[in-house]
Amino acid sequence: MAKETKKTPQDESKKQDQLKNYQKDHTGKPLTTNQGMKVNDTNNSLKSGERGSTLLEDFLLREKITSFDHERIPERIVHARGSAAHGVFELYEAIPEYTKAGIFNDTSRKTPVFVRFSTVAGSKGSPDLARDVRGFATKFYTEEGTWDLVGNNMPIFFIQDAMKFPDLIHSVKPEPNNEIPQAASAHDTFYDFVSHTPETLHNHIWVMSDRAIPRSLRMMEGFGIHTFRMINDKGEAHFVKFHWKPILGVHSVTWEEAVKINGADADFHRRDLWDAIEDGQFPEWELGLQIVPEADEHKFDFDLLDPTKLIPEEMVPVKIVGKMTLNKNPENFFAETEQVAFLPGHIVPGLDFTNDPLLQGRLFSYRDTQLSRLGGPNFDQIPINRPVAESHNNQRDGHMQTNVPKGNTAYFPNSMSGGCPHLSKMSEGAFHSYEERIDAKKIRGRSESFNDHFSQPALFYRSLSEWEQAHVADAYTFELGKCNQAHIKSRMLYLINEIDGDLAKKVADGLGMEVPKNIDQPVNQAIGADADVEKHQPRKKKNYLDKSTALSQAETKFDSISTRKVAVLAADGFDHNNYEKMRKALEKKGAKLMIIAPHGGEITCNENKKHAVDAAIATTESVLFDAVYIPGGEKSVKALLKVAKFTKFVNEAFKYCKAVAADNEGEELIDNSAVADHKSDKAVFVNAKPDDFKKAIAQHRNWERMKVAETIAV
Ligand code: HDD
Repeated sequence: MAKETKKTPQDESKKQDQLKNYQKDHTGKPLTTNQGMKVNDTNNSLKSGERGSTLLEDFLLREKITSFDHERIPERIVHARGSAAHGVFELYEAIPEYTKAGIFNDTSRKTPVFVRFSTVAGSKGSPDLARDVRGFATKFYTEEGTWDLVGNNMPIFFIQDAMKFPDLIHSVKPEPNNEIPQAASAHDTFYDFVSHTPETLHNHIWVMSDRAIPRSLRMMEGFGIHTFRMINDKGEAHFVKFHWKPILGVHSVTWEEAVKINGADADFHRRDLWDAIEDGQFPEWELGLQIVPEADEHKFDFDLLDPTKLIPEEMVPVKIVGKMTLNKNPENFFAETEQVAFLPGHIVPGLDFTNDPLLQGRLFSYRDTQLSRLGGPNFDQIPINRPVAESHNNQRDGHMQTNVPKGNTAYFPNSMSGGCPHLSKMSEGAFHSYEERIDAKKIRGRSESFNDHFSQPALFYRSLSEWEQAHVADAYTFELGKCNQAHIKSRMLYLINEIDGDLAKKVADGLGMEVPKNIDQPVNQAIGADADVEKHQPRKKKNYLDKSTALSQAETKFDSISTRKVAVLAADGFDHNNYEKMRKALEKKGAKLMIIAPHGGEITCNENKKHAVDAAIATTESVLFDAVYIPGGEKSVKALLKVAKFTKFVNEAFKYCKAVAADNEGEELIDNSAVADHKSDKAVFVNAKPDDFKKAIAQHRNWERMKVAETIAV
């Protein structure tokens, strides 16, 4: 029996009410054809005799198989792999001085949202922990129409002009002759492109950082990337950049873990998001704005229209204006997560675009792609895509029209329908494009103000902590180590050297190569054949800010263990007292303890109570947890020592710098592991207070352990 549907607070939104009209509940219902005719056999086709051939007449067979044959639609050309959830956006304070958009003026509103997170390069079935940018697309169902903020978890993009997007994507996707590698940038064609397109270097160094391998979708930032406009009711404009700041802070796994997680649980991020919402631990982000007066457009060392540049928060602080909470999983993956269509062109009065050439191209691409992906122009009638604001216009017909428009007019102006649907004045809430003054020659080219490709990658690298920098060097070494073409690696080393000499040296050492002193200049092939190549050479890096703390994960929040997963290694006879003390202390703060035992089912503690096993050791891996705890109990620990994977479990937790704790006899497992020589480590605890363990888990990792960890084989 399906669960009884109760109306919970997260079901109460205009969007949820609307979606309910389209939901189908099969509970207690007879199986029918699409036409509603009852069926008495869905297991056997119609045959000419018991052992005879199947008849063409079998309309039941044909309906069932035809539907099955067409279950798949083309996957997204980028961002194919994704997971989504419903939620709500609430405004903290009205900002009428910047925008007239209702969503930014009415603090009593709970605007329904649907958010889809994604990786970029891999196919729909690719593993979650690929080293990649993460998509962060938010659909706000506002009362004035739908607004889509289609961003990423990095504040900049690879290229400056939409014209280059197919080249970028073709270079990173599996190579066209053999369709290798899947969901990976570590191959020649990508680096061939990057090494010839220095504008990619800023986004690329972010991809080499830990930002590209998040611990959870709930622990990453989001960015609208482009500079947009906000328009107030006087028609005045401000530039704005959008930021999502996760309440849980920004945390990542290490590359080695990512590789293992992909094998142990390819759905790691998808499952984590789903489970958190099912457990009522709703993911939250605050929305921040960087606002720049129009008058300050040219006051920066970079161009605000260049999507490969961020505005350091030290230069323009992020003003927090509201909070988004994801509180409901989709009812159906295909109907909602797969069929949702985000369009950067979906904006509402009070917001507008700028001339960022990447944004301008996106305004075309996203509507266009839905035509083949969702089959025609009526994709906005699919329930997940329907606005909650009423829509009326004279667009008609086409594949899968599901509305039944009444009347005999489908044109404007008309008198036969009383002029309806009628136009609205701006004072009645109509959209009006910002009247930007334009006086220019029509050219195919790029502004010289877009030519600085090294200053911001260098700022990013300088802003990272030592452990983050080490991860970046390792990532470049791994990625280039997977390339076969020496000239491509050499060009990359030359360009990395322009960002940071020390970084280039480390990567070159790892590759067993020299940093080249000269290569043919990094000719910017982003410009056309007739352009003045000299004029478009990338500039040497500038230093307009030494460090930006917001760029480093070492500066994020470390105050919560909420939703952290702690593996409890235990077998029959484990110490109930130890376990309960730890469980209560950690669960009170939102962590999830999971018992990992030699077998599934149940185990019995030293007080003869039965405890459900969350996973048998054979079915799980250390990399799927944030910390490890071993309670005492002589019999239990003896059993754990007999299975080598428990010792490996501890070794791996230690290697990946996680907190490890043991009580009483549990120490014997530590003594049997690589941790034995490191009991004084600040995140290793023997018979310590649960509170100390808790603080270490909140720290995410003890990165000071990295050098020691390198020596541990697992
Ligand atoms: Fe894009 C999907 C983000 C540049 C063309 N993009 C897509 C999605 C995200 C982004 C999050 C997935 C949406 C979903 O979950 O359905 N894309 C970005 C960002 C960009 C960007 C942050 C730069 C700032 N994209 C970009 C360019 C083009 C596209 C320059 C083409 C000229 N993107 C697409 C697309 C997709 C898409 C092919 C695939 C599926 C879809 O649109 O609906 O049209």
